[in-house]
Amino acid sequence: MAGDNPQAQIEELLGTDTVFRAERRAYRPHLCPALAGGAGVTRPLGGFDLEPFKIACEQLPFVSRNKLLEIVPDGKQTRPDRPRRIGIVLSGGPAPGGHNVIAGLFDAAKRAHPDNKIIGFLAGPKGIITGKHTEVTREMVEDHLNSGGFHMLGTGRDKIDNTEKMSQCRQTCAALELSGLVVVGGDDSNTNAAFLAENLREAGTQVIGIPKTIDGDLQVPGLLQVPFGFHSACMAFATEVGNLNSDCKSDLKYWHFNRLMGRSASHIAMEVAFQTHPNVILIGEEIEEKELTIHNVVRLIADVVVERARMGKNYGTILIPEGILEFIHEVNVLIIKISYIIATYNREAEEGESFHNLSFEEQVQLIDNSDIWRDYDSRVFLGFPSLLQKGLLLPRDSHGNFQYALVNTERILLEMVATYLRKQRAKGIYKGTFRTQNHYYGYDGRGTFPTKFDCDYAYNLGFAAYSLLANGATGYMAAIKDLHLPVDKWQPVGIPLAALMHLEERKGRLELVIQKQKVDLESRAFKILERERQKWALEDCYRFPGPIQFSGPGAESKPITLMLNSLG
Ligand code: FBP
Repeated sequence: MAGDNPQAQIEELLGTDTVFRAERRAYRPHLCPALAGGAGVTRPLGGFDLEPFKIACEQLPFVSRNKLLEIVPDGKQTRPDRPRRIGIVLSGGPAPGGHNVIAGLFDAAKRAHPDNKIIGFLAGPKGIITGKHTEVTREMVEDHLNSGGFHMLGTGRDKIDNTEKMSQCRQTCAALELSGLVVVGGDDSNTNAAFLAENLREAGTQVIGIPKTIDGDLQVPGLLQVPFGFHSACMAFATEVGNLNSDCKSDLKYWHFNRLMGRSASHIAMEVAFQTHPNVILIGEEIEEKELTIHNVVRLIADVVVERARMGKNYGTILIPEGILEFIHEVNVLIIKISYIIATYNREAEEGESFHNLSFEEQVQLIDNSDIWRDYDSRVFLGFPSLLQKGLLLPRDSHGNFQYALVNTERILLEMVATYLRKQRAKGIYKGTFRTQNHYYGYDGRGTFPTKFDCDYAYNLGFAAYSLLANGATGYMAAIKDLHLPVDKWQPVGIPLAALMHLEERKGRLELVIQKQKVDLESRAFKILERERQKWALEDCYRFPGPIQFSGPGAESKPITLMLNSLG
C-alpha cells in the first residue's frame, strides 16, 4: 500500500492496471516446434480432400489453385531480402486471443527481420477501405498480451462486397506498400480474405486469413478442430451457468432459462453443457434433423419441468443456443422469406427509406403483399407470440445474416412453456410451481480474458500467418492441426480458402462464402451428450467449472468437445 498517504492509497486501489492483468502480461505463450525457431517453411501436405467447387474456381481463378501446405521448421533460418510491411485487421465480433494473434505476427516478423513492420487497421475492414491505420509497436503488443477484447485496433463487420471497396483496399495496400495482409475473422471475414487475395495479387499484397470466432463453427475436418476464442467464451459462459446451478440447487425455487451466444450452430451450448450438466440442453441441429416444431420444443422443455415437479424439484437450468430458431423449420422458412423481402425492399427503396423505418403494422402489411408470402406463412406468423413476430422482423447484419443475438429467444420459449404448463395444470397433470429467471450470455463471454489454451493457440496462429507470407503464400487460412495434443505436438498448416467455400443465400442472392460447420450429430461428443443428458434431466448432476484459471492444473484445460471428439 502507498504508505499513509490516503490519496496515493485511493489511486492504488482504483488503478486500472490490476495485479491480474500484470500477471497475464508476464506469461510468454508457448510455440510449437515448427515455429519455435522463428518462421517455418512450407511444403505440400497430402491426405485431405480439398477440391474447390467449380463456382469457386470461376470466381477465384488464381487462389482456387492453392494446395494444402504444412509448415515445418526452417533449418537454414533464411532472411527475407528486404524488410516486409504487413497489415493486420481484426474483423467481426471480438474473440478472446485476438491480441495474441497480433503479438505472434509481430514477434515472428521482428525475429525474421528487425525492420519488418506491422500495420494495424483500425475498426475492422473499414480501416482498410478508408486507409485508417496505426503502426503496431512493441509497447502495444506487450500491453495487450494475453488480454481479452479487440481494443488494440478495434473491429467491425464491413464487407468488401463491391468493386469500389475492393479498389479502395487495393489503393490502401499499395500506398502503405504492404507485401502482406492478415485478416482475423470468422466465415464472412475469411470470405473477404479470399476475395482480397485474388484481387490484391497483381498489386503484390498476399492475404492470409486467421480462424476466429467464439461460435466454433469455423472448422475443417482433420485440419482445424476449433477456431480461437471458442474455448474462452465457453468457459466464461460455463462459469455463469455453473453459478446458477449452485444457486438453484441452494434456493430450490427457480428455473433458469439461459440463452447462449453462438449464432446459428449449437457448438457453444454443447460445450457449456459438458462443462455444467444442465437439466435441459437444446441442440439446434438435432431439432432440425428430428423436424421439431416450436411447439415440440416447448413440450420437450415442459416435460422435464413436469417430471421434476413430480419429484418435488421445481428448479433447474436450461441451455438454449441463440441460433435455435434457424433449426425450427417453420420459423426458418419465415426468416428466409422475410430476409428476402427486406433485402428487395431496401434495394428498391428511395434514398433515406428503409424497411426498418416502417411501423410494425406497415412491415407486416408489406410482407403480406409479397409474392413469395403464402396464406400458410401468415397463419404460422400470426400464431407466434408477439415477441417472436417482432424478433423475425429485426434488421439483418451487413452480410444479410439474421441477427440471432437480438432476439430474446429464451423469453419467447419461457413464455410459451408457461402457457403450456398452465394448460397442464388445468388438466391436473402439472402440480408444481414454475418460477423463472431468464439470462443471456454473449457479449460478456466474448470479451473475457483468454484461456491459456487460446493464448498459446492464437500466438501460434500469428506465427503461422507470418510463415505463410514469408513463403509467398496467398489465399490461405493459417491453422494449427492436432490441438487436442500438447503444444509440442501441434502442427501449423495453410488451408486453401477457396476449398472451404460454397454457395449460400445472402440478402436474397446466392453468394460464394466460407461454409459454416454445424454440430455433427454423428460425432462422438454428440453421442455422449445424448446419453448423459437423460441423467442430467432428472438427477442433479450439476458441475461447477469455476472461473477461468490461468495457473495451477485447471489452467491446462481444453474444450471438452474437442477432447471427446479426438478420443480413439
Ligand atoms: P463472429 O462470427 O464475427 O465471430 O461473431 C460472432 C458473434 O459474437 C455471434 O455469436 C453473435 O450472434 C454475433 O456475433 C453478434 O453480433 P454483433 O456484435 O453484431 O451484435
